[in-house]
Amino acid sequence: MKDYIDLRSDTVTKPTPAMRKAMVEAEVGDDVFGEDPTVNALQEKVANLLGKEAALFTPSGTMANQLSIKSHTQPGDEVIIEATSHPYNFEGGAGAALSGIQFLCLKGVRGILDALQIEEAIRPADHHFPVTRLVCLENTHNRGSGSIYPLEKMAEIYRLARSNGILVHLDGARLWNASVATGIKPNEYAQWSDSVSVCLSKGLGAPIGSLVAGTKPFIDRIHRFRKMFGGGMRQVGMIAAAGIYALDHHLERLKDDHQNAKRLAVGLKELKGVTIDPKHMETNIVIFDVTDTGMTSSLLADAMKKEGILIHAFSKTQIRLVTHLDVGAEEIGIALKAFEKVFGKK
Ligand code: TLP
Repeated sequence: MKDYIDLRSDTVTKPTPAMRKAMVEAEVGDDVFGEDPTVNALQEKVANLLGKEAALFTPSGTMANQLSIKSHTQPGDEVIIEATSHPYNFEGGAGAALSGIQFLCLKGVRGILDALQIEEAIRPADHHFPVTRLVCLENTHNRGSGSIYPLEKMAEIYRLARSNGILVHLDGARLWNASVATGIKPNEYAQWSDSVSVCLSKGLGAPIGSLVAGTKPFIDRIHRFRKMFGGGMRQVGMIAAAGIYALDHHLERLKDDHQNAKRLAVGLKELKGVTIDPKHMETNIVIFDVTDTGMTSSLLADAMKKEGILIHAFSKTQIRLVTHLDVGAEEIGIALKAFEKVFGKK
């Protein structure tokens, strides 16, 4: 296959030679029996990083979110969520199919909700209504161009939820990015949620793997659901080793991805038909509108592919670029030249 510069997602990274070495050398055991030392070490490491009692390894971020929803709700319950969020839009309708819940979607500003909006959406205690049981937040917010949830907003939402007997789940697939960008530690963010999911297979560059963290009884419950959903794995330490390696070596470098994303956004702003505000690109996701080019995003994606650059047509009029471990400053320069060729300067 031709060597493309792949900006479609930070999920496309390939394990580095050092990561592969760590995987090959991992000590393993049967994790369904709880006997894989590398998985146990990863779970402990992530629980500590997130300031939670325990954590559970899962094959994907989707499963991590869905186990949390399953554990926190009963069929018929309502889950308040932002309208462009991942669990609502990109998890195959799993909330309804696997947990029998309904989502109540609120529109945020680049994915960010505030407590007042949520307060107004909480159902009164009346038998006509579903029970509002859970609020799901996403930090960073994928569709919000990797926007960062301000810590105070999370705290305010958590206090509101608590005072109404409602739980909070945080989809922290890219919480690492938020943390590196702001200097706020992952546990400071995670303290404002009852459960938090994090991914190792996005910006951190591991090939597979996510975790959910929370209290011990919560982890015990989702352990059973993970088995039920077919996510109990065996000698999975080989994969957990990649996660440990990623946390030890790839966390701080997320700063480079953020710089590269900013450089892309600033460069794109100068191009014909592109609508973008670089100040809204806070981490590694760049979303821009192409309505004024008069072309659809998928046609533009095809044209960019011919230039050797893969991009994601996120909607008819929107394109998403994500920076990551396998795209350095040099590739960003090449990509910007290709964008200039396809779009033209303003
Ligand atoms: N997001 C993927 C696609 O599904 C859109 C991507 O390329 O960004 N939460 C968030 C915020 C995510 O962005 C993703 C993946 C997930 C959860 C799900 O993770 P996986 O793909 O491991 O199930």
